[in-house]
Amino acid sequence: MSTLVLYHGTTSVCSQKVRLALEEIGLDYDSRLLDLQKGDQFAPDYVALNPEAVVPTLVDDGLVVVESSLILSYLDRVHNGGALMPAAPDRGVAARHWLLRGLAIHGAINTLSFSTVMRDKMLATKSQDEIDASLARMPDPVARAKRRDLLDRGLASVHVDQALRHVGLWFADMNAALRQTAWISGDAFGLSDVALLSYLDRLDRLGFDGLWADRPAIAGWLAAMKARPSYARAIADLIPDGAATAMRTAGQTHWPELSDRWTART
Ligand SMILES: N[C@@H](CCC(=O)N[C@@H](CS)C(=O)NCC(=O)O)C(=O)O
Repeated sequence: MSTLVLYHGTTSVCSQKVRLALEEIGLDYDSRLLDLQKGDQFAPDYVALNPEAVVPTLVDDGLVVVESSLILSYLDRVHNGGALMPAAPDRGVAARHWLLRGLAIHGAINTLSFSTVMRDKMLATKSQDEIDASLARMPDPVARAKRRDLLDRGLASVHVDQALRHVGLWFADMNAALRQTAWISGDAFGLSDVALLSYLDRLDRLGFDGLWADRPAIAGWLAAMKARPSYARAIADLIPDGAATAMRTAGQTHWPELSDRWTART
């Protein structure tokens, strides 16, 4: 039996990111799937491992590791001899910077999901009391206030302005890097590529690919990443066809408004 235990969610972007790393490195793990819609993340046993009540959490022979980018670094360093990190100092700094930027990029993807498709779904399937109860369980008051604002205001939320700013910076830097080298941190595939795929894939699945229509290097990278066997095993094969179609159809209804916000961003 593997020493690695992964607590994760099927369609959660940061869980996809860790599963991708496990596939790329070729590591077996014991899977503990949480149903985030049902609120499994708030179970006291799980909160004892991850006090923010979020996935993913990795447990390796008793060592608890939270934060998806930290999990990626840990897996590569401890179980892969650091093979997915560039050795050159400048490339290494760039790769580590991308891992840190994962926090802001995750926040942006969370915003763009919850201000559109997730908002539609929650408002259509939950009563106001149920929504209030689920927000009340979120331990971080700022995350809770953000979720409330996204549900109240949709794409008009100030969090959308912040998200589009981060996405703009991300795409400009990623496109510039990919015009120099085949992969984000150099000529070799690496941890930066693993760290960013699930976020771009989510935007793609929401039908928001117009965000990088003028950046062909990003589209080329996405196609190359999807062609790797890890993509099917960690992401695509786990999403039911009906759910994928529903997400794209629902997301596209928001594209005209989002496109206007994107064009008008400062
Ligand atoms: N910075 C954290 C973010 C973790 C996070 O927010 N996970 C989401 C899924 S991608 C979650 O568990 N959400 C639970 C909820 O919304 O209640 C990481 O990268 O691990």
